[in-house]
Amino acid sequence: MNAARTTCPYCGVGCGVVAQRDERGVVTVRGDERHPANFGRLCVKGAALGETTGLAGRLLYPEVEGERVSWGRALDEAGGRLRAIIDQHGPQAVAFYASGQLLTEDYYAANKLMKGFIGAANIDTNSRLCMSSAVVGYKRAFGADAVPCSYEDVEQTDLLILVGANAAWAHPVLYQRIAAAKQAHPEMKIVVIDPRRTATCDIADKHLAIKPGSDAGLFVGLLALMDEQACDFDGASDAFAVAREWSLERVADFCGVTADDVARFYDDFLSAPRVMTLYTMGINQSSSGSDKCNAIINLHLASGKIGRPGCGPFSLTGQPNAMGGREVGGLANQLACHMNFEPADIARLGRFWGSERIAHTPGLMAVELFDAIGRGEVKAVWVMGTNPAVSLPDSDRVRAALAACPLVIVSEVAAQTDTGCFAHIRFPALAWGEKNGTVTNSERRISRQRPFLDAPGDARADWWIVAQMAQRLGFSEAFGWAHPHEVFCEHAALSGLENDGARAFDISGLAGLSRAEYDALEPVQWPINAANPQGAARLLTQRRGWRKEGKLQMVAVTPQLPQAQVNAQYPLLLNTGRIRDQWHTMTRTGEVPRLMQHIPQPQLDVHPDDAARYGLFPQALARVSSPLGWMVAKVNVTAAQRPGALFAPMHWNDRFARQGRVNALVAPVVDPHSGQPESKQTAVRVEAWRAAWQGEIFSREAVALSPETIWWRQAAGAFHHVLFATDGPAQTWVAQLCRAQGWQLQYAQGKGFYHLLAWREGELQLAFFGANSAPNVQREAVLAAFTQPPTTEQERHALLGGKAPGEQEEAGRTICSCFGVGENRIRAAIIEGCASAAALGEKLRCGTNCGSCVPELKALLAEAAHETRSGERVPLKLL
Ligand SMILES: Nc1nc2c(c(=O)[nH]1)N[C@H]1C(S)=C(S)[C@@H](COP(=O)(O)OP(=O)(O)OC[C@H]3O[C@@H](n4cnc5c(=O)[nH]c(N)nc54)[C@H](O)[C@@H]3O)O[C@H]1N2
Ligand SMILES: Nc1nc2c(c(=O)[nH]1)N[C@H]1C(S)=C(S)[C@@H](COP(=O)(O)OP(=O)(O)OC[C@H]3O[C@@H](n4cnc5c(=O)[nH]c(N)nc54)[C@H](O)[C@@H]3O)O[C@H]1N2
Ligand code: SF4
Ligand SMILES: [Mo]
Repeated sequence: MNAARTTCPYCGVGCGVVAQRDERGVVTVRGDERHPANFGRLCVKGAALGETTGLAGRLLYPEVEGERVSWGRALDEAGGRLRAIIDQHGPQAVAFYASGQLLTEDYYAANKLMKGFIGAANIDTNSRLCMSSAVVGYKRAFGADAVPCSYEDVEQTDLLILVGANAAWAHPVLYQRIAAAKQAHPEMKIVVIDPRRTATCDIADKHLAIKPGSDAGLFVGLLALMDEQACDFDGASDAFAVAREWSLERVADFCGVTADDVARFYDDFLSAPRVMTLYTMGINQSSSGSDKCNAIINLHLASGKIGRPGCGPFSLTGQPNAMGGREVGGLANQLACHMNFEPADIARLGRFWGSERIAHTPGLMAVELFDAIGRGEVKAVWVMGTNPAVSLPDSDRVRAALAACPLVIVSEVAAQTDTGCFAHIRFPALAWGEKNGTVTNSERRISRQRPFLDAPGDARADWWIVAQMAQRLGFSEAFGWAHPHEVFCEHAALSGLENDGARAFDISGLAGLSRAEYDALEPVQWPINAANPQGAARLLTQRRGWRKEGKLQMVAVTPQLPQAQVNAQYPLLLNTGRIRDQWHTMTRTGEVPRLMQHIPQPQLDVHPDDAARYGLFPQALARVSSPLGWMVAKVNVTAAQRPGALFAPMHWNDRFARQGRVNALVAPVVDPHSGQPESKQTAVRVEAWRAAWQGEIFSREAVALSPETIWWRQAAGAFHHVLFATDGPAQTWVAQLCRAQGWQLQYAQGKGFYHLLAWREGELQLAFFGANSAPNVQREAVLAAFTQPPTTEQERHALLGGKAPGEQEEAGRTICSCFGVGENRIRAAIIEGCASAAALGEKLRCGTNCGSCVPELKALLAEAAHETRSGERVPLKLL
């Protein structure tokens, strides 16, 4: 096939990708120089896309009760069972749970079926966990869910605030763009507001390490210094009245930073002609997230720093099509194309769709939806493109609900997921590279995802599966599309229907695209209509929104702390979020060996004071528990944390670890307006978790570990590699396992260690390295022995020691995933005189491709500088 210009399926930056498959089936990708979101750049996840398109682990055929069936049979079963539940219990007894990773066409189809024809609004999406507070913020202020800014604004601003956003890891290409803007204009100020010092702080002039959840205090206090008289907005006097109660001292105390720092930040904001505030999950995932969004928007309204270049409150979307979901009405409390549950909107939809069954009231939001499933009120759920058994708070309760639900349908690309385990019926969906449609990124830019791979097995497009189900339910006519192009044009036409500027989302200018034009569609920012035929980079340029008479609104915000509160039993606050090289529940990135190298197992970041208080040692294991559940993670002692605050990644789940799921601990507390969970704060306690044995197992076939063993699976291509920790007699158990197979054993043991190699006819079957503390094993050397067994006695000995024969250098933790450069080589290069990230790049190539690791290179350089400056001549660590 030819090269396809398509869009990255990961984050909301929405980078253009040129992808190609050669005759041998090898997929290569590069950034699309012509795409305005990235101009050719890709981050490490995007650059590794070619390694995720293999079919190992894919769900390729429909299944009913675990058995492979034809599409006809699977759809008949699913349709029949859904119909029976609707007939007996009414439409409210069924629900869809969709995802910001669906394409707009898929999403539109699912929303149309549920709200338009099944006739209940019980379709919600994982965007509830992600963007719903931002949506409430924009709707309250502007009357529409309309992001006013563009990426190009980051190059035209004087002060750029990143709050609750670790863009260096979560929006890397946008971060690189900000870094480049800063380099070109060093006078541009950057402030990062985050309780922990993240890689994003690398480019910041100032990092405000506020108390977890205290952001609103900072913003409300700043509003008090602005001019109320200049504010011709609804709600202004109330907003100012509350704000005046927040003095500098009160803010400083509330936020846990000095009054000086607060004053300086306020000065920066007030004096900068142009200010942008970029915000993400540190703001949204809060029990008062909607108010925090409005506290930010209030500042931009009151200061007039909105609707012009370099200005505005810019909520960064997380998923590739979170914005598309907001357009089609994927959230349970909105209708399609920015319509609401108003009589006129309902009537308009009824006419357009030709249905008298349009839902009249909002449906259940994610957390309450799964509660309703647990109570047996909702009896069927169809999950598409999301993994709620991992990503929802109190995930054990979500699992119990799924286990008790009479009908669980899952549309997936991965054969094995935590949610898929509960499915009665499974539909194989087309994956990235195969599917065809559109996505919308953070800056409202619609881009095409184009296929460059054939559909594998029986996998089908998500929109097609929905349309087929609609036909089984008796709604053939309204779902008779033959191609996503038809779905797109219908959606575009609806957006313009009786709109006349009443609804922000209007892409009626695209409604008449021919199939060829749709295929050739260049990235374009909505609205796209008669007034803006080429799209629009900025909204609110006239300071008029979509509320009554266009008036904008300020919201009175009373700062709240998190509902999660520490106490004697649970004295620490656990923060959760992303790591650089993993995507969510790891179904794709977790299978790519090089993306597993940066952080190979859940890591718990702890401040040195807390480490000392709770007896935690670097690289040792810790058990973290809340009243709801517990997890085990590897301790990382770091002054980047605030004392009293921990951080753990959200990614690990039962496919990749035992007791690695952070949401087993998180309480299902939500924001009252948006229903978004407080995923960033959980009261926990922590203790050292000392296992008698720790180690690594490499094997040809997967081995089942004893139930008390904690393990972490590592991506290892055709082989299997797990890290483990256990109190049980792992060595006896593994030796028994190997003997039972009749394999020849070779082992070495001593006080506190046990290594074993198992052979069959000269072929390595299994390698076990166990010790009282994590042994040092050279993974690549052991994996290589499966295909190229050692030939000499000396080589076998080296292998038994977990080492490569000869003097191969131990690479250490991978810092640069693009070129596989380890920490130890970087440290060595620093000792040899490399004094900047650029010099390291020249010598080792690290940081010269996607640049995601540059903050870490700088941290290693700073650490080395610190070690010399302190005068103690602490030798640089070389393992
Ligand atoms: N590598 C990678 N990138 C991704 C994703 C991924 O899975 N992996 N997922 C994508 C998705 S869906 C999303 S939503 C985005 C999320 O992007 P981000 O929101 O940037 O990522 P997070 O790591 O969830 O959280 C951001 C920061 O919020 C901080 N924070 C926690 N509590 C508070 C607080 O009270 N106040 C403030 N100011 N900050 C706080 C955390 O310390 C963290 O550094 O990332 C997208 N990009
Ligand atoms: N504690 C805590 N919890 C969180 C967060 C946090 O920061 N902390 N963040 C929250 C946020 S912001 C988000 S967005 C969620 C994300 O959480 P999820 O949405 O649950 O995570 P994913 O792993 O992205 O799930 C996507 C699933 O869809 C499948 N898939 C991929 N492509 C397709 C496709 O084309 N079609 C279909 N049908 N399936 C496909 C994948 O294999 C995968 O199983 O997690 C939320 N949960
Ligand atoms: S920044 Fe990375 S993950 Fe996000 S869209 Fe671009 S390449 Fe994909
Ligand atoms: Mo997200």
